[in-house]
Amino acid sequence: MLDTAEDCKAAVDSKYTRLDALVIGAGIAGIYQLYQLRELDLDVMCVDSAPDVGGTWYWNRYPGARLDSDGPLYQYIFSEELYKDWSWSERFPGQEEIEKWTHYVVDKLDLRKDMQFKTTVERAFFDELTKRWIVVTTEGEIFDTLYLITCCGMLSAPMTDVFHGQETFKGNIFHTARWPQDGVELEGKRVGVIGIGATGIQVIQTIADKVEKLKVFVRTPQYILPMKNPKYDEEDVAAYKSRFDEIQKVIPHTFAGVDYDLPFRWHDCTPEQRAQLLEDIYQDGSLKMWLGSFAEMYFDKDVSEEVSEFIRGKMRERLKDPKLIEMLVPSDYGFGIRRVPLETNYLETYHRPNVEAVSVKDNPIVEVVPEGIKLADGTVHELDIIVMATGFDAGSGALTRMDIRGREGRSLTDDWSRDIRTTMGLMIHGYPNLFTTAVPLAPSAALCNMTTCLQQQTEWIADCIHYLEDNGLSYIEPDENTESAWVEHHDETANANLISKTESWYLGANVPGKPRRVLSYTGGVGTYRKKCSEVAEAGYPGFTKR
Ligand code: NA7
Repeated sequence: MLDTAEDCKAAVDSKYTRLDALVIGAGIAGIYQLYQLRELDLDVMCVDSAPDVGGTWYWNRYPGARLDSDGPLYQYIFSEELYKDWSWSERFPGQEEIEKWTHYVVDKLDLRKDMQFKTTVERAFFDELTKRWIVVTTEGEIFDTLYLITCCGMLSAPMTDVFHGQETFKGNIFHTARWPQDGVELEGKRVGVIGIGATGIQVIQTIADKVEKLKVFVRTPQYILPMKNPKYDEEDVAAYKSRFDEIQKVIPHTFAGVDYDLPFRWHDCTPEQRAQLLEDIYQDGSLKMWLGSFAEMYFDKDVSEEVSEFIRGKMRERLKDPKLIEMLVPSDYGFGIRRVPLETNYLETYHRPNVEAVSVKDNPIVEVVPEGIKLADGTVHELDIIVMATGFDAGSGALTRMDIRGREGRSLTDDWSRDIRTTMGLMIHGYPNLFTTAVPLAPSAALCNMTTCLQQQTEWIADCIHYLEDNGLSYIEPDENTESAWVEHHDETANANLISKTESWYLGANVPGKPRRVLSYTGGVGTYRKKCSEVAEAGYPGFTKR
C-alpha cells in the first residue's frame, strides 16, 4: 500500500538504481567484465534474465550439450590462481561441468553481490540531456547508468517460432536453448529433431538409444569431425596446468584463439605430405582440422575441394548406405565454410533401427500440425516431442530483440534491419558509451574460442572506460567514418573468404529479412586484437570524446 509520501518514495527508490556501469549478461563475458569494472572502483552491476550465472551454459542444458573447444583453452587466463584452482574431468567438458565452473569463478571472485538475476532488459535509451543510459527492465526496474555494456552472447536469441502451427501441436516442443531445468522425459517417446547443426548432432547422438523412435529432419548436410575426449586423471590435469604460461602467451594471438594456428601451406607440400598431414590432424579429434590446418582452404576452391573430399571420404566410410551418404555428406559447399561440429558416433546413430533420417531438402517442413510435422508432399510424421535444434539469430539478435535507442532516438533494431554495422564489434556510431561484446564484425561473432575473444573485448572496454575516467571524460562514440573504415576492412577481408559465398548463419541467412554480411571478422583473433590495441594505444583516434 502506498499510503504516505515516504511509501511512494520508497517504492520508486526500490525500482531505481543509479550506476557508473551496467553489464547486461552474466555469461563468460559479463562475469569478467563485472570483475574488471569493479577493480576500477566503479559502481557497477550485472543483470541477467536467467535465474543464475552461465549465459550459454545456463540455457543450453539439452541432452549431450558439450564444449567443443578444449576445456583448458576455454578457461579465463587472466589469473593463474583462478586457472589452476579449477580442474577439468575431461578434455571437452559437458554443460553441467562448465556451468559449475562459471559458479566457481563467480564465487571465487565474489561477484554475486553485484549480480541480479531474473532481470530482463526490455529497453535502453540514451538520455541526451544527462548523457546517460536509462535502462528499463520487464520487471519495471530502472537503471540510470553512464556506461552500458552488452555481454549478451552471440548465440542467445534462439529461433523458436519457425513453423506455422507450432501452437497446435498436441505434444511438447522444446528449443534446445530453452531446455527445462528438470529435463524432459524422452523414454518411450516418438521424438523429432529438426536441425543437424552442432546442437542437433549432440542431441541426436545422445538421445537415440533412449527414445522409442527418433526422426531427424535433415536439410543441409554437415561436415563433421570425430571428437576424442579422454577423461583426465591427476597427471593429465597437472600436465595441462603446467602449460599455463604458454597458453597465456600463445592463444590470444592465433587465428582462432586456441593453442594452434594455420601453419601449413598447401602449395608447399607434396601430395603425400598433404595426405599425411590431413590424416594426422584428423586423428587429433578436435577442431584442429578446421582451425589449425591449411589456411588456403578458406580462399582457394581447389584446396577447399581436396580437403572437403578427404572429410567426405571419412564420412562415407562410416555411413556405407548410399541413401544416407546422399542425405548426410555435403557435396555443394566446402569443409569449414559452415560451423564444423565435433561428434561421437553421430553417423552410426543412423544405423539404429529406431532412427530415421527424413530429408526435408526438396520436401520441406511446411507446418506443425496437432499430430506432428507435415512436409510439402502432405506426409505427416507423427510425434510426441519435437526438439527444435534450429539455431539462433546470431550476433545481432540479442540486441535487436531489445529496444535500444541511441542519439536522436535512433533505434538499433531499425538500424540493423537495414545494415549491421559496428566499430570493431565494440562500439556503434550513434550510440555513445554503449559497449558491445559478441556482436557482428568481430571474431567473437562466431570464429573464435569464445573465452579468448571475450577476455580481449572486455579488457578493451575496461581499458577504454579507465582511459575516460583518467582523463576526466565521460563520453565516447566512434565517428561515422571510423565505423565505415572498419566495415570496409571487415567486408574486404570477409569477401575474400569462401565463407562469404555459402548460405549459413555465418551470413545471417537463417533469419528471414536479416541483412546479409559475414557476421564474424575473418582476419583472425590475433590480427583483430592488434588492431583494437592500436586504437587504444593511440588514444582512440576517430572517436568523439568529451
Ligand atoms: P545451427 O548451426 O544454426 O543449426 C540449425 C539447424 O537447424 C540447421 O541444421 C538448419 O538447417 C536447421 N533448420 C533451421 N530451420 C529449419 C527448417 N525450417 N527446416 C529444416 N531445418 C531447419 O544451430 P546450432 O544450435 O546447431 O549451432 C549453433 C552454434 O552453437 C554452433 O555453431 C556452436 O557454435 C554452438 P540448414 O543448415 O539451415 O539447412
